[in-house]
Amino acid sequence: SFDKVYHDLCEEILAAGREKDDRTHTGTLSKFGHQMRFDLKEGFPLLTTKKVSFKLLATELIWFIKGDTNIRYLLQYNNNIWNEWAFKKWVESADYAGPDMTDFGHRSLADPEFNEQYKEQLAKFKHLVLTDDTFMATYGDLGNVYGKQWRHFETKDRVTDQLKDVVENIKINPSSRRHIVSAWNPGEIDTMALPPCHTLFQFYVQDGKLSCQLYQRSADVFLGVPFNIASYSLLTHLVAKECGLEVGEFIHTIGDAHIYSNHIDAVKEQLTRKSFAPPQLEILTNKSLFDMEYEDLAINNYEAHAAIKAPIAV
Ligand code: UFP
Repeated sequence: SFDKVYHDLCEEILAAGREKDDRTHTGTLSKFGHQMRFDLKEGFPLLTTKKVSFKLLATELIWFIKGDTNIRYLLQYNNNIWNEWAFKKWVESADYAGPDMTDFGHRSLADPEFNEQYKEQLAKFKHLVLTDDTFMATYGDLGNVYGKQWRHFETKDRVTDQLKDVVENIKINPSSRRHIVSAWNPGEIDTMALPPCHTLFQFYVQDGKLSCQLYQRSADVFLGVPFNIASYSLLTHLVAKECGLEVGEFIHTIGDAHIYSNHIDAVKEQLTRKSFAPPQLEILTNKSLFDMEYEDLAINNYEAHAAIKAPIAV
């Protein structure tokens, strides 16, 4: 099952992962180089041994596809996954007049009094991004993130719409071995808060079926990977429909696959759980990929165990 493919990765890291320091100094068990395959005709790979929020990953993916880099769209869907990156820019700017927010990520976890101040400022920030167009344009925008690279990749004297080009090329020349979208723009890496984890993906057409392989340079196996699997599987479905193809496989290739030291108990708990049958994705529209909205998608028959909370490494 889909869960088993994921559980095998977890078990392998628990059994044979090497201790490795990392940017966040949380400590990890890590394996370099791993590949998982998901046959998308068997269902949609949302894990069932832990509930994964389809709404969060689907609204984020549609935001990428639109080439949008402003968090207002996400906030309209109550999706808060990119807030901290935008918030940081505001509290470090001359326009910010509230209490000092230096190192808010660590301090909000360690200091309950500070956490109250932080939540208050973050709520104010979200309200401004949602209601004030000028503020939104300045502080809601994240700049060089996925949406920018997929749709407006800048090189010396031109801007490339990689996603549009790849879709056109799949239609015209399905057997091509060049159906690639890269989020890794070496000239812009040092301007990014978080260099892209999903570095590059490639499509492949065989027997009228579209497959997709992702190269992910770095993977938080407990918190990130369940989300990443579902997100790229959804992308594969949407591109296949746009190109009049059936879905084939999603192949997930990972560079540094790691379990953070403070996630180990949560992973072990998840591994004790029994799987349910996977859910199905339903696309409720014939709109183009580029006009798709979250409301056009549905996940049917999703039965899953409860979510498991664990701290995110910052
Ligand atoms: N990470 C994921 N998936 C994502 C994402 C981040 O696993 O989609 F955006 C994790 C991987 C790593 C951290 O633990 O975030 C990024 O840190 P670094 O840049 O040091 O690899």
